[in-house]
Amino acid sequence: MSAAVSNGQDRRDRFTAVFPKLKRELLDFVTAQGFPVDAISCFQRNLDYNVLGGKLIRGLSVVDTREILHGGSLSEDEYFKSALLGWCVELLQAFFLVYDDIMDFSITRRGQPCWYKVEGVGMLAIRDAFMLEGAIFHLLKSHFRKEPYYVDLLELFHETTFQTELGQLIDLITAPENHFDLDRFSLSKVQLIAIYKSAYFSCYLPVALAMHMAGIKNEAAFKQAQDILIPIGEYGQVQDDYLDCYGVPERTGKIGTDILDNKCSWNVNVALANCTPDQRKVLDENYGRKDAVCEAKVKKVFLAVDIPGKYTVYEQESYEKINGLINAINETPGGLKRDVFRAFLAKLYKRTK
Ligand code: DMA
Ligand code: MG
Ligand code: MG
Ligand code: MG
Repeated sequence: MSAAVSNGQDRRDRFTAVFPKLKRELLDFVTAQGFPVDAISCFQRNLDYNVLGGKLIRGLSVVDTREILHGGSLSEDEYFKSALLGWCVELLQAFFLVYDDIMDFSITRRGQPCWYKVEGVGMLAIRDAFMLEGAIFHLLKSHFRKEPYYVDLLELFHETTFQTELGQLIDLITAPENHFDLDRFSLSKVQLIAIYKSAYFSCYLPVALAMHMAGIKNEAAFKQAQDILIPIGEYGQVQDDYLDCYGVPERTGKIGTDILDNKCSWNVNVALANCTPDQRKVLDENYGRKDAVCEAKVKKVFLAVDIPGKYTVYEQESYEKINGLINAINETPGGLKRDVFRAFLAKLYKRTK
């Protein structure tokens, strides 16, 4: 194993080692309220099943950003607090995913059945999703209440959650179950959905949290971070759309549902822009139907118009465009650093899961 890889693994291991402490804290709190053991083990199972097993891109980005801004290794306490905020982002994502999978009729997540699909869970998954969200604010209060940036953290989590729900609003309103009209799709809707349902919470949130911890107060710096992280998030969501169809479930951990779900995804919009009238007819008659045969016909058109080739071009162009934005940053002492964004982009570039 190369030094770089093992270093990456060490960073993951160190970050992962923080989670059991946070879990203990949450479970001790519930225990102290006098809750029965079965309720406590139910909460524990929810945390273990839904928070662990992800790629940790978002959580690790809080720690990585904090370290880059600091310009060296963090004290034990600074590391712990950065990792704690990283796990709060992972909790937020777990909260979103648990009910996203219900709304999207998904089957698997992170290589196991979606939580709502687990025997005995079903719609109780809704309660469990809200418990994951509640856990974030419990942890923030216990560890950051006295910090001057506590309100900034609260505001960020609340605002980002609202932005993500707005994203889910357009994601689902453009994908009605029994109304098929591909004319309602457009690449500008794809972009809007990507920014709201994914870019804010996946890319801006982790970096902005680290910036608050680092004591950055300058509004312009947050705006500057957003101007780069939103395009990075858009690119990340196009990757997610692409992998929904072309990812290998053994790697992505999930079975794609976008075609069956009538989703306004990047793939179908690029296909619409490049298809012949005959191919368009196939899309009109088969897209969004909850039927495997229809799905296969759509996939055939996707291949015929070379979605994979067009994705390769998109990926390269986005990578270059974002690097251009990063290189144009003026670094100032105590402000942002280009490496924050480079580290983020490197986590996504050419990902297959
Ligand atoms: C997910 O969008 C958005 C949130 C807020 C989790 P998605 O349904 O495309 O995600 P996935 O492909 O992981 O189900
Ligand atoms: Mg989904
Ligand atoms: Mg969804
Ligand atoms: Mg998706």
